[in-house]
Amino acid sequence: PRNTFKRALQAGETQIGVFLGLCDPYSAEVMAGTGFDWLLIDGEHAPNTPESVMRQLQAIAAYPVRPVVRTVDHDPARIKQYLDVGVQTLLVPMVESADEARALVRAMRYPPSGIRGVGTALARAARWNGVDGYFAESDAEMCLIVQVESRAGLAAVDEILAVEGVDAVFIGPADLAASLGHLGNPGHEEVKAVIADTLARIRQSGKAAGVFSADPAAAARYLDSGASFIAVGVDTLLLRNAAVKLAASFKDA
Ligand code: 3PY
Repeated sequence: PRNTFKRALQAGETQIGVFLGLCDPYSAEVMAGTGFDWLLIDGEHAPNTPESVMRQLQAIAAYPVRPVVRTVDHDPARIKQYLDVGVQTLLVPMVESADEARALVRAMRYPPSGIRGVGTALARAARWNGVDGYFAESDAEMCLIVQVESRAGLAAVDEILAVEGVDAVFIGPADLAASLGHLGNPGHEEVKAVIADTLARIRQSGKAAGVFSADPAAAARYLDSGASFIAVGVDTLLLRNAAVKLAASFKDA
């Protein structure tokens, strides 16, 4: 199957998304119908497994929304399990060098371009059933988004952008703030300025620039700076905030 998120990034189409941390197909399907362009199934800061990711992908498959899966680390074995259940777009945290980025590109591709293990997994057995040239097509549809979210990552951003197979760079404001000495304050002026500059630099390279911001004013600024894909909320917080507001509206009445 064609990876429409990869195509949208290549075309520079603005993609507004939300993070999913609830790890559940039922809530993922609810979010799939809300009008966002992409959903991040978070395997870094939420207790997802290859199985829970697979169930969420199945739940949202009928909706016109693009799934992205975030890994907890750079482990090729874990990446293989995600790809085998049909994940085509990965967001990988804390990438700090071109070597790390190249290793991730190789983890997502079959030999000779990479090291992905060959199996008769769901992705191959069902989604690509009967497709001649599965291996080449699968490789070509992979989309790798690496996260730059540290001083070291910032220093290496140009060499990371030059790696063939890196489709986009996504900035993680919370970790970046921590690395810059502003733990817990991604809205700090220094952090916001570094993010805006880095987004512009990524955009100039011809690759797609992405960022997370739950602050709508900052999100708008980041889109102006060159971000084309952005995540503007998290399901856990959306649920909590709406519930707190509703409860309070009766208690305060
Ligand atoms: C961060 O902010 O550090 C992220 O990884 C995205 O929320």
